[in-house]
Amino acid sequence: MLDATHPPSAEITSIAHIDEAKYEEMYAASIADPEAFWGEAGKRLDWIKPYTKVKNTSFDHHNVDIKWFEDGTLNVCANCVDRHLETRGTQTAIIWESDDPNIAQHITYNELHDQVSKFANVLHALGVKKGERVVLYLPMIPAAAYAMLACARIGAIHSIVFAGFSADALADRINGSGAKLVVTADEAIRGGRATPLKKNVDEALSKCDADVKCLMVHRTGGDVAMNPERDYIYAEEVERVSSHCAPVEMNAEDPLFILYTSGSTGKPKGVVHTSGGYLTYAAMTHQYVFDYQEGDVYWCTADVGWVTGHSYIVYGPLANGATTVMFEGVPNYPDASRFWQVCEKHKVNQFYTAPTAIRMLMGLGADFVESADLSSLRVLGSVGEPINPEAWNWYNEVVGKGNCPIVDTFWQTETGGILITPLPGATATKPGSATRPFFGVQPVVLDPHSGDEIAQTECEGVLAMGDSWPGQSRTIWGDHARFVDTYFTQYKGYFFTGDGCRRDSDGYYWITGRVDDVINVSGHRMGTAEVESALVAHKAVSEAAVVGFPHDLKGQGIWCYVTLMTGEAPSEELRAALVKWVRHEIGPIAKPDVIQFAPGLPKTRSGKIMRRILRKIAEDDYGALGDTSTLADPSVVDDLIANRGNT
Ligand code: 6R9
Repeated sequence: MLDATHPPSAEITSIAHIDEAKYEEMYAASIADPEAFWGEAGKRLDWIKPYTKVKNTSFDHHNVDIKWFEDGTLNVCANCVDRHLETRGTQTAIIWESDDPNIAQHITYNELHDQVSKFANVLHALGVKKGERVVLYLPMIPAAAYAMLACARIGAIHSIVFAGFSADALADRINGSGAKLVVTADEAIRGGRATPLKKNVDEALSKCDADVKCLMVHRTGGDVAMNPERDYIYAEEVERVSSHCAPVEMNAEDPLFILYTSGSTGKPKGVVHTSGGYLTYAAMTHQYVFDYQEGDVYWCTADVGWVTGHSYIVYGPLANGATTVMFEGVPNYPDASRFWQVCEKHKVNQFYTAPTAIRMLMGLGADFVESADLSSLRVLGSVGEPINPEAWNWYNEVVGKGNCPIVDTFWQTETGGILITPLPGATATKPGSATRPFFGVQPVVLDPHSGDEIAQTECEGVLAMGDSWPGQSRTIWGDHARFVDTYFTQYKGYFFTGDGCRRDSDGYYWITGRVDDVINVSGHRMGTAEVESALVAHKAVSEAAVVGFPHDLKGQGIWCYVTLMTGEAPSEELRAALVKWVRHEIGPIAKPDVIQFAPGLPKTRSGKIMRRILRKIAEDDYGALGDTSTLADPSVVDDLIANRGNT
């Protein structure tokens, strides 16, 4: 049965922090009196000056203003590192598993403190000051965590750019954040293949202000060009600094990081997270959602370039004094047993990955999983996109042997931490449902047309949040109006997630996917407008429309309808050139799956492209095209259908 309910086992309930009754009690308390609930929860952090105010938030679109613990001061790095030294200085903080299966490194909290302090001093020596932005463009190596924590230590704001992004995407983010320093590595190495990060930085910096510096750490030792006016080598700079660096006192509402993410327009948004509320929320969700217990080894396979890596590789686990695994490689290198070999090798207790990886590994068969001893596993997590019940069941049976609760965690870059999720000892799971809200989270289902909140339990609509939680993003960097406009204007008084959802008769939430022009490719968010603007920047292209379509492995694939300039003719060479072009403009994750040459695009008389129709054609669902009578030229649809096969 695909949709059977899986209650928590007696075994897990006996170990777990909380059971169902306790969840109900704590959830009810968190909603009845958020001040009291979060006032208590905030005490899990060490404050320099304790807060006296807890919650001060408004979702009113005239005045969106979100503050938590606003008069408290703290240092995030001190909370993730220094405060653990006395009790767990010699405990492993980070297990780094290299791309090469023969290399791993255990970094204790003492070592982490030493490395982060030195890194912070190097940043300082390069002139980085409190409140300034630092762009990190790094592989999944310990230096990525050091650099993040070093920024937090001196009050600088990091903005990580995923190392799979192109030089152009990097330049946009450097310029957008106004950073004066980029930290990178010579090369990244994944699946045995090198990516020239420093070279990409060089290309990006040619499009940035002349005073932007580059700090490079060594990863491969590969040959790179150095510009003595601008480039610094970490190994040299660190020789000049001491290993003592006092953490700077920060206000709870001082920004901790900016993370650019795709929206429904072409320009990525710099989502801003602040310090006290974010860390409280990341730490608390990490503890309860994964049922993290003292001594556990926890592994999230994400990249620090995504929000999942921020909250659930670095900040949440380290604030909890956990042992967190950081993995440089890919699931299928040297072969498809890699994840499971790493679980066995490091005796991983909690494993957190994305449905796209599960589907890919499922397709390769159970033998790879069965080659490893997975008896240490206790909780399995999923994030990034809806998980289909087949993949859920495979994860449960083949990986978890039916003994590990699956936590399907729904959240977003903007939410800072997990919003809707089962808790291991407390929630009966249903394959494909993210189940119930975390403490303090108030999901509401809105009628997409009227915007009214739907009162009955069983319903379908768009997902919004009725009130704030401490991990919520506070603004978009440099553009508060866009923040208000994107999340608080269409449905007044709510935070709008951009996702559709269904609520079943048990009050469980089933996320059905984005309702805006954001697609989800292998768990990575991609604005269709970004791909379109890359395409139209090519000299042969006059117009482009991009939609998502169902893809067995990636969840959604990228389908591009392209109209060529007069004089240009469709050809296989041009098709390949356009695919390469988009890859180069944005990065490999934006690689189009299908390019369909289209003499015309379906438009309304006012010139709006009707994406609904393009989506249906890409989905091979012509019967459901709906009303095409408002099209300026309905015949273009016939052409698109006739030529769909030639792609
Ligand atoms: C954490 C992260 C956010 C979008 C979100 C939704 C989708 C994430 C999901 C899920 C169904 C889940 N999403 N988790 N959909 N079930 N458990 O992924 O952040 O990269 O910002 O993406 O991902 O569509 O709106 P982000």
